[in-house]
Amino acid sequence: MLGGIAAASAKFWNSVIPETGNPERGAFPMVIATWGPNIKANAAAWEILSKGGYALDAVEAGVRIPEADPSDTSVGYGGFPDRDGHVTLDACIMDEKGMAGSVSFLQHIMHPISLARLVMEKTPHVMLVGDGALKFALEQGFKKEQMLTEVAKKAWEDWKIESKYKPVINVERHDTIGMVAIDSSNRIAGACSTSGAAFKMHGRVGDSPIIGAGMFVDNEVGGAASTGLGEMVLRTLGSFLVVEEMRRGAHPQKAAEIAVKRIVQKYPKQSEEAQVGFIAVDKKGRHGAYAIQKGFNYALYQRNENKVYEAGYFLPDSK
Ligand code: SD4
Repeated sequence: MLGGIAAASAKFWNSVIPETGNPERGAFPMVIATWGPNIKANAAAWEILSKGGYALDAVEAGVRIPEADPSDTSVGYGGFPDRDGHVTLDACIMDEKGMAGSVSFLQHIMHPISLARLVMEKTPHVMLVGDGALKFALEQGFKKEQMLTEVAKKAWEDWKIESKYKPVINVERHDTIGMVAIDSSNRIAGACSTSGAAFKMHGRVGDSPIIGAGMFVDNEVGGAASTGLGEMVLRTLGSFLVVEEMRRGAHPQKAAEIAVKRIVQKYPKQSEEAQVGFIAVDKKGRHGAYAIQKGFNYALYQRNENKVYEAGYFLPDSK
C-alpha cells in the first residue's frame, strides 16, 4: 500500500473538478456541507439564504439540525461518548469579517454552535472550553441537558467489553458537520460541530473547534472545512491550508487535493487507515471536495438544487 501512496503522489487519483458553471451567474447564494446526511442541514441554511439572509445565520441554522438529531452519532445530542461515558462537544464558527468563536470539551449543551457564536459576539475571546464554556452557556440561558442517548450508551457499553481504542476514523461514514455558505451579498461564513472521535480519551479535542484546522473562512478568498481523523488535520492546519492555496490561485478542488496530499505525504502509514476529507468554496462560488479514502461525500445547495456528491479521493481503492 505504501507503494500505492508513492504512485498516488506522482499523480492525483480520482481527481474530479466539479462543473460549477459560470460563477458570475447564479452562483450565490450557496451552501456546502460535509457528508450526505447533512443535506438536511443545507435545507435549513437555504431557508435563510434564499430569502437574502445572512451567511452567518445560515450556517448556524444549518449546523443546529444535526446537533439536535439523535440519529447522528457524530454530532451533538446522540453523539457517541468518550471512554468514560461523557458526551463532549466541539464547535466553531467564523464570519465574513474574520471574527471567530469556538467551544470545546463542552458537556450538556444541545447547540454548541450557537454558544460558539455567542463566544464570538459577546466575549473578548475566541475559545471557551469545558466547565468555563458550560458556565458561559448557563449564564446565556442555555439549558443543561442529558446528551447521552440510550443508543449511544449501548454502543459505549458494547465498546467497554473490549475497551480497544483504535484511534482511526476510517472509511465508514461520519456525519460531523463542516459547513460553508456564501449569501447573496457575497458574505462568506463557516461553521463546524462534532462530538469528536467515539470513545476518545476524556479531554481529547480534535480539529473541529480549532479555527484553521476544522474550518476557516476568509471573505476575500473563500472557506474550507474538514472531517475525519482530527489529529491529522490539527497537525497540518488543514482548512487554513486549503484557503491559503485558494489565495494563491488554486481552484477549490485543487486546493482540497493539495491539503489531502500534504497529509498523506507527512503521515503515509496513518493515512492508510484513516479518513480525512475537505470541502472548499471560493469567492466565485466554485467548490471542491477531496479525501484520503473513497467514501467521503458532501451536500451542495446551489442554483436551487440540493444534492449529494461523492468526493474524489487520493488513495487507490484500498478498502
Ligand atoms: C474529530 N474531525 O473530532 C472530528 C471527527 C469527525 O466525522 O470528523 N468525524 O476528529
